[in-house]
Amino acid sequence: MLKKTVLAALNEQVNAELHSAYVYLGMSAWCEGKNLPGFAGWMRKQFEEEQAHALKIYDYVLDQGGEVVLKPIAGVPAAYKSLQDVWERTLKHERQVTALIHKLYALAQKEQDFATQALMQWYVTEQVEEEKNASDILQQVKMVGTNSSSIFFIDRHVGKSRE
Ligand code: OFO
Repeated sequence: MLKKTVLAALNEQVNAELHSAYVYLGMSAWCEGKNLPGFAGWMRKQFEEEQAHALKIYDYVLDQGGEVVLKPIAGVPAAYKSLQDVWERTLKHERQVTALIHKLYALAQKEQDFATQALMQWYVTEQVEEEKNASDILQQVKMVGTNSSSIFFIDRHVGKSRE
């Protein structure tokens, strides 16, 4: 059985993961509008992945006999200054999510909730990959700058990396 504090934090994390999905969907729409189908596709795949992250916790809460409480999902920007802005925000966002995961893990440790710690271990590892992906693509985007033929190339490359 989940302690109240852990249950509340898990429900918050379901919301945070769904918000992440929303963040990526908004970015996908912006990229599509800028004729960047590769980046749009990457973001859309990430939208799906974030929903899977939310559902993994959702299923865990139900398996533990807890109550799932779905709160409103915060809105996301519709416009960005540039492709670099998109990826800077992505990296910042993933770092914030990592901080939330670490906080949840620490809470589970404090409450001696070993099952939630085991679940959160998966997210700790996943966040290393999430930050690395965002950071790698941000570096590439910075490298090409505003050169349109390079942006065309990197768009196709990023899109293919996730087909
Ligand atoms: Fe759920 O990993 Fe990104 O936010």
